[in-house]
Amino acid sequence: MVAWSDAERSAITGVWGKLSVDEIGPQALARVLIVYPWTQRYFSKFGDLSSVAAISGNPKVAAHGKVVLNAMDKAVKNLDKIKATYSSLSQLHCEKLNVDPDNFRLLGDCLTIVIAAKLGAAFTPEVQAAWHKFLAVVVAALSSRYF
Ligand code: HEG
Repeated sequence: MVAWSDAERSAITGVWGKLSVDEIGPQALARVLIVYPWTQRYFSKFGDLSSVAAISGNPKVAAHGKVVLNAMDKAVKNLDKIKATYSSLSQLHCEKLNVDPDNFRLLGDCLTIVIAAKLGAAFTPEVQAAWHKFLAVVVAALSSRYF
């Protein structure tokens, strides 16, 4: 069970409230596929991922980026039960999708960079600290059914 201070709760919901899932999701997933190209192996049915331009303009990447960030919205809205919220999603990634859980952290890192670029000075060290803790809990929850 994770304990959140009031300041952490408001930092996390504050970050989230400044973002558009439809804008940030596609950017974050595209960044994962560009920066860590081996992650493309999971998305072979998404079509052309052969260049930065192809990835950035790929509608399936954009659509899936939105799916991922919409799932993260559930964690923001359920800060006190993130593990339970992601239980079946963790099982799906483990047993059906066979996604190496190391990749959850890579996605979190890319998401943080996209958010920092978007928020600029508003992404203070205190806000980053709360956001980082949130992502660590999300990654742990998504990894919780891997055993
Ligand atoms: Mg995953 C499907 C959420 C990271 C690869 N991902 C999904 C789905 C959700 C989701 C909600 C749809 C599940 C369904 O169809 O019922 N993914 C999700 C989150 C995060 C994440 C919240 C991390 C924060 N996913 C992730 C990473 C990879 C990956 C890092 C691979 C590098 N996801 C993946 C694949 C699918 C999903 C291959 C199936 C896509 C499809 O078939 O359309």
